[in-house]
Amino acid sequence: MANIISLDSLMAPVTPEAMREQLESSGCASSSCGSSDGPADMDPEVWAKVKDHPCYSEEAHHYFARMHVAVAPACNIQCNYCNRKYDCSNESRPGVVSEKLTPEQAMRKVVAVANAVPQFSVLGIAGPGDACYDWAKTKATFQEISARIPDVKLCLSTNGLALPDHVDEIMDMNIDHVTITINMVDPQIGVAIYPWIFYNHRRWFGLEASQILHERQMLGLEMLAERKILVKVNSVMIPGINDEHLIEVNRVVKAKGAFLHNIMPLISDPAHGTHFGLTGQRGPGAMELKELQDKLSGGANLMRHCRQCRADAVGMLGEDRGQEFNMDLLPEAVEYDPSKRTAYRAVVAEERGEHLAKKAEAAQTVAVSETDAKVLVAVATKGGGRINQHFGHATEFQVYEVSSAGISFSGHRKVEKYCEGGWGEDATLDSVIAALDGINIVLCAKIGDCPKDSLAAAGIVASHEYAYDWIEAGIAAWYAAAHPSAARLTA
Ligand code: CLF
Ligand code: SF4
Repeated sequence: MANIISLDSLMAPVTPEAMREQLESSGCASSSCGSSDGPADMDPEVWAKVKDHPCYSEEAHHYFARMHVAVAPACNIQCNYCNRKYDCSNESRPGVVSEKLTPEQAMRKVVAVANAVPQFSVLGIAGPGDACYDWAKTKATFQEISARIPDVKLCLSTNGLALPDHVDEIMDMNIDHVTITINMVDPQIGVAIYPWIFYNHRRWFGLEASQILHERQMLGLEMLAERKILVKVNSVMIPGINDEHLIEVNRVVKAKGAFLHNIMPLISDPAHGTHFGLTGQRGPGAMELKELQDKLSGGANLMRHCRQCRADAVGMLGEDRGQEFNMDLLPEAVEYDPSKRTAYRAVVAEERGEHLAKKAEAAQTVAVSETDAKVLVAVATKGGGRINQHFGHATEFQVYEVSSAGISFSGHRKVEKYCEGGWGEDATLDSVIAALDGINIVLCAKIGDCPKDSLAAAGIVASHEYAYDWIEAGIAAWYAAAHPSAARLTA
């Protein structure tokens, strides 16, 4: 019954202490764009737009949550990785949307989430179809919600075909963040991804369809960039079709003013009923994705912390609390109460300062190491920038790359939870170890001898020595201990 929201819980009084507790338990006790830039590296106007956006700032994703409302089911194109019964693969992992909403229902749900989830900062419309094609519903939803909760950031995601028709309204509605899914800048490559589009009252197929889609995507991107609206480009990496080509996509979208580029691995499974799933097109492995991302350093800033959310996701990026807020669990009418969000923001502002200082110290520690070693560290965290989760409770690990050049966020690995009811299953542990392919070190809040030994047998060192430390501080301390020259020089 814990999932049912009561009016009592919605109206519970909050204090900064209670918020700090919530921050710590969610993992958040304490910037970067999707890249790892912080306030010191960025135009203040841009920083103000991204600092609380969990997708546009890697640092913000430790503290802030997004919510999607599934108000836009209609779509005007067909992607070979999408089945209409499933979430839009532009922005979500394939899984059915549990309920589509009218703008009025969306309003009720957003108020309930804003009252109950202090981390909530961004409202996104990411389908389950296309937010620009289903424009009337997208517009009505954004207008009503921004009138009621003016400090919530509005964010939309689109395939780009209908985007140029709505750029002026997007500007007028103060939508600062738009994602366009761009999988190619060469229409020949698009032929293998898009069988058809619907444009100007008719269907187009093959190369003509791809050509139109490409032109509209480029036009939409340019129009948004001219108006200083931040554009994130999502690309689905499809091995053998557009993987190498994404280097060119990255170059072109950077030149046209995209703020971020997010490369997402194709999720392909015959059970999803997609063309790619049924024809056996595989998705890339974690290390293939990383290799491609590494080739792109120097191009458009990369987002590496995307979780491929559902079109009705609620919560921090690594979690989905959507089921807690299904319409039949919500009160008929509830007043917006900003107290939890306000108190939470005050605590985050304090914690962020400390986190940034610790990050800077950690960078100095690794910089003096006399080694070329590049190490991939997987961290079990509930958020908040701390190593604060038991190994067996993790459903994902955040991956950092550390070398004397610094500590940078590299991605995440989803895993099955190893420990259920106090016991670990060997088969689950095998799948966790497989998901940690290429990882050298695991840092967590607690790990038992048995999984630790199995990880060691697979060549992965695991440690809970840095439990509850800031992630970067723990990584730097481990790196210095493993490379004594660094410890000596910083002593
Ligand atoms: Fe949603 Fe997308 Fe806005 Fe974020 S998600 S509409 S930009 S608020 Fe974020 Fe989710 Fe990745 Fe999308 S982690 S799938 S990038
Ligand atoms: Fe599916 Fe989204 Fe592509 Fe439309 S744009 S076909 S909803 S993945």
